[in-house]
Amino acid sequence: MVYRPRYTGLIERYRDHLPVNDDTRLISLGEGNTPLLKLNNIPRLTGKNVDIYIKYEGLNPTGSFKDRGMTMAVTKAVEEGSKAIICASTGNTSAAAAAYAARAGISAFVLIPDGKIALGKLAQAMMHGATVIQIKGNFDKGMQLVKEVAEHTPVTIVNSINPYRLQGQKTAAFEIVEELSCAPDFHCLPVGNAGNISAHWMGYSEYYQDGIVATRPKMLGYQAAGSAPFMRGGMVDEPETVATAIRIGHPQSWDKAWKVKEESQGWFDECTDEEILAAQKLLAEKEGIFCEPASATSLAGALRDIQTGKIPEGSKVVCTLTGHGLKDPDIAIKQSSSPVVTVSATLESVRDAILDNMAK
Ligand code: AN7
Repeated sequence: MVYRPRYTGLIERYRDHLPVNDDTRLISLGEGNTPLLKLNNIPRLTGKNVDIYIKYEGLNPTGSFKDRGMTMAVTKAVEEGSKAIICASTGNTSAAAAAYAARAGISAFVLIPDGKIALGKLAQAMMHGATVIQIKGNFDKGMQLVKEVAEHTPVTIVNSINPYRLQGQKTAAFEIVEELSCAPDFHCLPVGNAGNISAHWMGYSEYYQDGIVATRPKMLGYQAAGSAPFMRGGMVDEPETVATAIRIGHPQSWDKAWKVKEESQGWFDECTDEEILAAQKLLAEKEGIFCEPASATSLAGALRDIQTGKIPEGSKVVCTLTGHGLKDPDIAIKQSSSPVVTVSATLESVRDAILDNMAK
């Protein structure tokens, strides 16, 4: 019998790099430690010699990278005596907040844009017992309301303006460096509030300053074209995109993200909804990896920059897939081209259905 210590989450693993004490009660669901998958088929399609790795953050406990930040934010909220947490959310933050609040035995209040969050995420918030407050307004309005209400109510904000969130999320960079034994040349992320790109840069920079790694990647932040304040150079009041997770026009980490771009010598760019959905489908059909639309923005942008040579051949590229495809079943079913054939329950019809589709 070979004994391997039970994995108990990222705070335990990266204790030395996180603001916790020996007696802090950790609120964890075993988040982190997600796969770094090397793409096999898609790089071949590009005709370019690049190594593309996928950091599959959809395999966190609630299906998105938000769990990395939420384990820290809720751990600290509980340590500080808070009995309730609150967030505005395009969906994933609310799912994570609801789950970690349940784990901690405290209350969660989540403000979501009416009718604009993916079904899986709504199901999660409801199932974990959060109070779901749908507002007739978008994420940005919800964020503003959360900041205001928290001044008058005993609730802890767990959006990424809570500094513990980014502390937890920086651990994804640690994992990548450890698995590659170096930093990648480029790290591509979808950008909404720009918390995650800022957190990754913090993680890479800590390992760089500690001498664990000799280089840091260029950070590439991709936005949906209809919700791209970093491309417009200012806030966007009516953001629109099929990628509802990043339907954000007033990013909360605006200054941080510009600094990341400068320091890392990276860039921002935008992808159309068509490009985003095409990348989502490509990953699912050619690699067996299912992510939600917003997540595919990282690969959509990377593939374009590989094609044009902005990302040169010979590069090591990491794309973060921030959320699982099952979060948004409606979009998946709508854009899938796989045949669903209905036949009578006989051997003959089933055999015909197989033979008809065999060549496709
Ligand atoms: C799948 O849940 O803002 O740039 O309220 O769910 O750190 O904001 C979600 C953001 C990318 C953008 N991919 O990350 C929320 C929320 C997915 C996301 C982002 C989000 P940030």
